[in-house]
Amino acid sequence: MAIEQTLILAKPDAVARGLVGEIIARFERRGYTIAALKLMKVDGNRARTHYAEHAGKPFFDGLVQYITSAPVVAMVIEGSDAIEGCRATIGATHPIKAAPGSIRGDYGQTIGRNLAHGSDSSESAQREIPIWFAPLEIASRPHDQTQWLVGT
Ligand code: IDP
Ligand code: MG
Repeated sequence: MAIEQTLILAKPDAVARGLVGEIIARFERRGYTIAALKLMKVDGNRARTHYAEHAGKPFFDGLVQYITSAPVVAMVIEGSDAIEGCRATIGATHPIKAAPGSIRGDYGQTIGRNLAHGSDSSESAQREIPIWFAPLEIASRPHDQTQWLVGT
């Protein structure tokens, strides 16, 4: 078990459909905390840097077009094994394969409009978070499990 930070995006379809609160609530209800959060437009440079691993694939240009087409909500979510846990909360890449109860399984139809992004590994999280947030925009909080038991 390790306290991790992961980069989460509520993609343009999620923002346009008014599902940002629903998505954030799912992470919070699992016990993860918000370490950073902002609504923002995405330019082509940031989009191509973020999705660099997919450069050259048939869907790359469409993916960049989509992510730059309308605002996203970017966040850093923090908690115990948060990278894998948030990926599970988001669900499989194709919404058809995503389990009911996951974000994509509950709200998505197509792979091209699958609502949310989550870093897929520790290396990805460390690469992605600085693409979206400056250090001073990130406010880590204690994750002592007893905070919910003893109060302050
Ligand atoms: P992930 O978001 O579950 O990590 P990746 O394989 O990293 O999935 O792909 C990044 C994003 O690119 C996906 O979330 C999806 O929006 C888009 N994408 C991936 N594969 C395809 C495809 O075959 N067609 C269209 N879009 C795709
Ligand atoms: Mg990915």
